[in-house]
Amino acid sequence: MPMAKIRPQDSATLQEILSQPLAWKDSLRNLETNAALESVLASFDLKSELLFIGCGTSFYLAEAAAASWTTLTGQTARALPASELLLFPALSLPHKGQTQAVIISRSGSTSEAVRAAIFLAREARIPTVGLTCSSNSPLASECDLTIQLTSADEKSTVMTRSFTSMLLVMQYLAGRKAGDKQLCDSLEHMPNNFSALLQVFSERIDVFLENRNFADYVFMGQGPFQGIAREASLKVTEMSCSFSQAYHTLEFRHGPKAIVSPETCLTFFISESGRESESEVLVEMKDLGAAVIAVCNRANETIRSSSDMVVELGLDGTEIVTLAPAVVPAQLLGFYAGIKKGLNPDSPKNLSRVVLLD
Ligand code: F1P
Repeated sequence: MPMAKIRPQDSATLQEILSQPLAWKDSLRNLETNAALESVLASFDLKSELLFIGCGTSFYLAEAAAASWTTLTGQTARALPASELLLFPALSLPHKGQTQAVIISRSGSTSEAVRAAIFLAREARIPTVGLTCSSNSPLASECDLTIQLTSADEKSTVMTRSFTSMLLVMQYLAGRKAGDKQLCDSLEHMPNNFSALLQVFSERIDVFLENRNFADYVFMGQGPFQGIAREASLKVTEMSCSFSQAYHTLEFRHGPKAIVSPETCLTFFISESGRESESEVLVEMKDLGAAVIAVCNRANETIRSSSDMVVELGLDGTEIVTLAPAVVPAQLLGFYAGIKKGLNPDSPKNLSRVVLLD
């Protein structure tokens, strides 16, 4: 095994991954005391279509936030990368009805995100809310309202706690908008429950990779877990420079399974509502010889007997509450895979913290 360029315990990225329960508590507490909270809640009109916009990790966050918003409020919500809106505005905004937009950007400076905010506000005349982890950002200057989660920001390039904290805040807003007190309580209680598991997950995933060399990775999820699968895939690519893909779970049978081998690591995000069908795919791929990781809230005998590792969250509340915690094992997988390859996830190859265009 090549010498790692950094000891895990010295890594800012690992510390940020392990700090997530605290970041989640701080973010939800800061939201509750945020003077803009009531104005932001009032600005959302459940009769409009809600468009979530972002780039990279923030686009996958937009996907998970849109799925959460529709599930919790019944309002139509969808996600787009900022580039789609900028290059194909007519295709991106086909509705003649009322539309509102949430533009997500950790830095608040990503050129495409800021340009999308300007286009929506000045040309499309669509009300905008900015969601960022930075203060006094260009994004905030262009949006009607902005939610700032500075305590969730990272020093690292790779987004981890900023992704999960901004997702939790959007889910909490959806819960408040829907008057779902039970959901909001579950989100507030989840960080303490998850905190007890995080260190164990970290150690187990480190050991899991010790005597395994994966050539490639696949992450699978349906419904609200599809955005989580895509973010998980990006984490492994960013931190370990590995080839990684994401699919809707049942789609994997329709051709992509051709790549399955013992050097392929398949991670299944098992949902409550799709568990039976998703588990059938898991069993089939294990029989084809893949290495299988199952991330689920509660496992059953089928999942346990056909997985090389089961990450069981065991959280209370509805399925939506498990979305943010579910991505953490994949963050850890990407981190330790990078360390094992002698890379430094704190300085990911080819990446910058913000993509600024001329
Ligand atoms: C978006 C982003 C990140 C990526 C890298 C470059 O940043 O694409 O997803 O990991 O850091 O920037 P932001 O718009 O959320 O600041």
